[in-house]
Amino acid sequence: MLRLALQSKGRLNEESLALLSEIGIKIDDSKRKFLTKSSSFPIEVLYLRDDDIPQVVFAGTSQLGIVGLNEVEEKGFKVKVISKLGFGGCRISLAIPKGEEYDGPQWFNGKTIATSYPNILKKYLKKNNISARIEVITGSVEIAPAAGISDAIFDIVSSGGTLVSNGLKEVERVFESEAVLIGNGNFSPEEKENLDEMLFRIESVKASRGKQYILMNLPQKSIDKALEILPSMRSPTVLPLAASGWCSLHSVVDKKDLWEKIKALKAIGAEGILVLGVDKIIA
Ligand code: PRT
Ligand code: ZN
Repeated sequence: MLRLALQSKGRLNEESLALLSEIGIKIDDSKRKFLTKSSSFPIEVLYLRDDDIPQVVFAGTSQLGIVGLNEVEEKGFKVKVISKLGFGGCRISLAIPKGEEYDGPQWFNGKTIATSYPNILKKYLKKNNISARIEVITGSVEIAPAAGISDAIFDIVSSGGTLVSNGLKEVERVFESEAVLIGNGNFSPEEKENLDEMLFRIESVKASRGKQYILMNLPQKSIDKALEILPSMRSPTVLPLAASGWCSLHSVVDKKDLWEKIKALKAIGAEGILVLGVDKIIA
């Protein structure tokens, strides 16, 4: 049976379980054990600290894992990134005290940088020909400069709020990360079939993210103009209405463009516009 390693608690736990639920894999979280079998799909979930997930997948204790790409890169175990999951987005950046004048990566020459990601940092420093001292600390990296431990930090940034509240400024974005599904390639034919089914479902959830379904009544004479406004429609659904000269037009739009599209559609006579959420898109 497939086994999937998940973060037991922390930032990726909830969204990992939410994704599993969306793809029809029920995990009873109330009776949580170290290892829990799904009641609706042939898979079991192994709860671990995120730091251990790349190694456990590499070693074969679990064939699959969901973890930040930052951990995969830092730990360096040879595992395959099967799918980027679109949540847990963050970056690892270099940050320095906000009063410092910054003139490019050479600023870091001869400086001390505190981080929990020494391997990713080492690669960056080497690539940029910078000689700096790395101070490895595992928690609260952002306080290191104020505490006199380092001149700068190399740490995860999401909104940037933590840097600001610690008097730091982000000067180099080094590594972009998000949650990823990793695997070790050791699947029986039956497990491979189940993994493919999982991936198919994940893709349909990913395809629907940020999309909305829009339907409206439209004067028939405006159909061509509507197609220009909704160019993403490959095969528009146009249905006749009882009232002559009118039709019903259906399409899927990106949420970010929604209001702009609605304005344009109203201008060409669209009425009774309905906007609905999209759960899954099956290609
Ligand atoms: O206990 P365990 O070892 O499993 O968890 P952990 O404490 O090591 O990791 P956790 O739960 O904090 O993060 C798990 C993963 O979430 C990381 O490896 C990243 O891939 C991802 N992620 C996404 C983040 C963030 N966003 C994030 N903002 N991980 C950490 N942060 C930290 C960041 O270091 C900063 O100190 O959150 C703080 C707030 O960030 P701002 O910029 O939004 O203020
Ligand atoms: Zn961790």
